Amino acid sequence: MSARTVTTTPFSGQRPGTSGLRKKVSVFQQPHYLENFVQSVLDSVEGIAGGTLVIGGDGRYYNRRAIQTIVKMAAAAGCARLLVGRGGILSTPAVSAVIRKHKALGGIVLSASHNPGGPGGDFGIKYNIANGGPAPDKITGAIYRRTLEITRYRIVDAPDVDLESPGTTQLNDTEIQVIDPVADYAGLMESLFDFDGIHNLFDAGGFRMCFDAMHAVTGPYATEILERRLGAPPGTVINGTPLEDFGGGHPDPNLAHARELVDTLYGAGGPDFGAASDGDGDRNMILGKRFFVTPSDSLAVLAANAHLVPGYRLGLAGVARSMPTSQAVDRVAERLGIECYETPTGWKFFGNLLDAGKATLCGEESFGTGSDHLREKDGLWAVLFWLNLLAVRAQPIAQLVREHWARFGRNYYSRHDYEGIDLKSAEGLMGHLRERLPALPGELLSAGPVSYADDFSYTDPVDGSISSGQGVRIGFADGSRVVYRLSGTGTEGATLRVYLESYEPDPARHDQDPQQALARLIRLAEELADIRGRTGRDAPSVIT
Ligand code: VG1
Ligand code: CO
Repeated sequence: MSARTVTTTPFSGQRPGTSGLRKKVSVFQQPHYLENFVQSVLDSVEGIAGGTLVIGGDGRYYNRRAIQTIVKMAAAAGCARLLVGRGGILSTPAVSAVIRKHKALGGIVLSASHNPGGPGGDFGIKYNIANGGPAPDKITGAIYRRTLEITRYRIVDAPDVDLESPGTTQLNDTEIQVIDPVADYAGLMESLFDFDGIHNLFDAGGFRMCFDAMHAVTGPYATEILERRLGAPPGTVINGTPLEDFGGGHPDPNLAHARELVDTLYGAGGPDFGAASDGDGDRNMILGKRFFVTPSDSLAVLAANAHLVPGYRLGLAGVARSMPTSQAVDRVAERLGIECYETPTGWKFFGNLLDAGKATLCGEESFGTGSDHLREKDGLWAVLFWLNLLAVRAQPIAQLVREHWARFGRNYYSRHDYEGIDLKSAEGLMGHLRERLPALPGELLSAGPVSYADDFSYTDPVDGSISSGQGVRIGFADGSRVVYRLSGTGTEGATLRVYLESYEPDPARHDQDPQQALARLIRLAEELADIRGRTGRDAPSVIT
């Protein structure tokens, strides 16, 4: 079948954000929109002709359509082999696992992660490189520049490829292999965790868990691993069938959007352990009976206990967290005598540290945790890590975390999001804050004297690349912080994120409500940025 050349003109705004290009489905449905971006990827990556690419997505609306287009374009570009998840399904961590295991050149991930799906929802596309991780800025920059000058794309004229049954088909010189989306990933999990120990935990009775797949991609993964391989009773996984619109929900595992799970864990007779994952399976939420583990605390607890888990029994080379993530893990690193790296928001910044063997565990406050087993954050991995810890320590989650606080102190932490605000006002607010930065250090504010105030800039310790303008941070003498940044994943207006953190060493004061413990800092954060005046909002839209 012949490859056809189609003439096209550039679209503005195809710049990848924190994690790929995310837009409304209707934007992606414009003629040539997807094709322009895909051709820009294929043109910007070396080795496409003759190379192997992994393709899959979170199953949201437009996934199937987009994959057919991408397969035919990859064939026109001369790819030797495509590994495609059956039904077009691959979670983000599974793409990373498959790229690494099969030594592929890279992968194309179709997802808008935690953003809602369906015809009125969001769609997204992202390129991952040979290490299995999101393309770094150097590559996404080149892709973006290409989108601005594109004049043609190439696509093979062929009927749709059957992606529903495993097996191999040929499209011109390209071999298309439809793979089981779960197998490689599940095998990797078995190599890291004590599956027998976790199986015993379920067999012994008395321990119950509930995993909410939120009608997103992790359903098949969680059912296979938790219920089939680890012996959790059927029904442990809820909302386990992936739906194109995630059942109308917001596949974002947090206290606001995973309401059903939260109510189950906080209700009478609830299970011992609750967990959820997001649209594409890279985020996780961890709950105990009437107890929420913040992602920042989760990272710190995993780091402090990693030696109890087979895959990490030799200890950690180092840890890394994104700048707005709480400093709880820093204290663990200090105690362990290992390095703790602070990176900008977005998993792509962890790739070099992981490749260089400088960090073993990484995490973000936004419900993302992962390790050097992959180059993406990994929702189910975090859940299995917790299950393994529970099997070893045989304690309720709340007790385990309280003991952690007693040893290391507690970092009270919260994020306040102001979603869908006017872009100009949001930029004005950030600009105004930046102007005030030089005068702030030494000033006495209601949270005490300011010890530093800057716009975070990161120099990658491996390749020396510099990423500046990564978020305004204001730190106080007692270790409290306020961080402001604008989201790079939204598709409507702007989202202002305000991150708040304070440190409490005294165990007698570890049982406060974080919103109360942080009340003074919250007020100060609002005043400093004049959030009300500049956005017209009295309160955040989401508090996590
Ligand atoms: C958000 C989170 C960030 C995360 C990113 C992708 O980005 O804050 O920590 O890496 O989403 O996660 P932003 O720019 O909106 O703050 V996922 O699960 O959406 O791929
Ligand atoms: Co995600």
